[in-house]
Amino acid sequence: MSIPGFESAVKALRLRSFVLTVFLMAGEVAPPMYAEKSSPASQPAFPAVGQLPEINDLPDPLLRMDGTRITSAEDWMKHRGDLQEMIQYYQYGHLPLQVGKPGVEDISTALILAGKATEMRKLLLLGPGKDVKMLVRLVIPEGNGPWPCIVHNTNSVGHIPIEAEILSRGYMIAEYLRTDLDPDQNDVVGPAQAAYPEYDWATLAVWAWGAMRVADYVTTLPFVDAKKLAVTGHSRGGKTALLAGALDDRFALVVPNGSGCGGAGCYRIQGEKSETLAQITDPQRFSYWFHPRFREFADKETHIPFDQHFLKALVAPRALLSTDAYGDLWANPAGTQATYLAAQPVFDLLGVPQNNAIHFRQGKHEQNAEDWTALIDYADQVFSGKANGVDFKKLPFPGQVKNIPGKP
Ligand code: GTR
Repeated sequence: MSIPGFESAVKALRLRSFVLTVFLMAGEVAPPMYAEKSSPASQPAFPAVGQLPEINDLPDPLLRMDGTRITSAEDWMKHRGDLQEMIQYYQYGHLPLQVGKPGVEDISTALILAGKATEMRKLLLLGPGKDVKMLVRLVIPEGNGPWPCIVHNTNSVGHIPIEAEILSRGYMIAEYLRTDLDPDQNDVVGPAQAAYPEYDWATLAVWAWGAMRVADYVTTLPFVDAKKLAVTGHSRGGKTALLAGALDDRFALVVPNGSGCGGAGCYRIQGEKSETLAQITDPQRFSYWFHPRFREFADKETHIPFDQHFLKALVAPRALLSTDAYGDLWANPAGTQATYLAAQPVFDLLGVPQNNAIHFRQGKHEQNAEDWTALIDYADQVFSGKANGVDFKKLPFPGQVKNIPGKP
């Protein structure tokens, strides 16, 4: 796995020095309101939230923090590690990325869909003691493959609306039960967090880590095309899928659905009735999805040194499709178009403009048959070069094209 930004102490030193250069002018560092974990990964290499300058427009992902501009694909690929570190530090917490191969326990194997597919249920055995057990459900078309594989995070497996069609179009599915790693409850130290006590990861990071562990497993299977892994999920699962795709290069296609706040939705640009950072990090609601540091940005979104288009940009040059619904106001449709536009310059710089994609349908908050069809149609374009005539660059709100970083 190649995940720049975590590997070397040299990199940490470099980060520290650029932080010192840029932020020494600020005053004293306020003590954090929560315990810092001692792992090397969570040492504060970045300024305290109160020291961050205000950025009213969307931050430019191609501007380094020292003010210099990235103008080549090579420099962007070097810069990504710093950004991956930054989003973990401020928003999601740090994930253990150097982990061994998962253990695998068989649960069941059965023919389904009148013999047209095989369903296998397995337990992945994770963590240093291999005692964190996560359910994975594989659904495989008949034939030898190797199949492109869609990794889907969920809180209940077996409910994908057009599963038979997905299989008949030549894709396999690997669903995992994210709540086996961390239950979706406030103030609970889940099994994965208990297994790695030195890491400061919050729930979305734990769930995203699950997708990476599924990738560890499925890439060892002869019937999986390891170069054609997609990751998806809905709503909180969409936030999870986007984070997994931003951190792990093995996902060639990343499809957050209805992900909104903490996912593909912008913090600085909010449409009517959309969820805000203050609302999502309210201790009575979903503060536990995020690192406690992130709550410090409530009502101070303009101090975040990034916005969610940075996560989309981190997927480049791989492919990113955001699927959303016009009627899903809480998930910030306007802000999701804003992150699409704001990430585009990075895809352009890397020579893959078509790999930043967007699809809006009518309707409400769900990942329905139309969303899954969009995923497969786009996957056909990306993985097989099929020209199926679906336009994934069509702007959902053509009148709203302001706030693109680096453009007037
Ligand atoms: C909502 C939450 C959203 C979204 C949604 C879901 O209550 O405010 O951010 O995650 O739950 O996951 O269905």
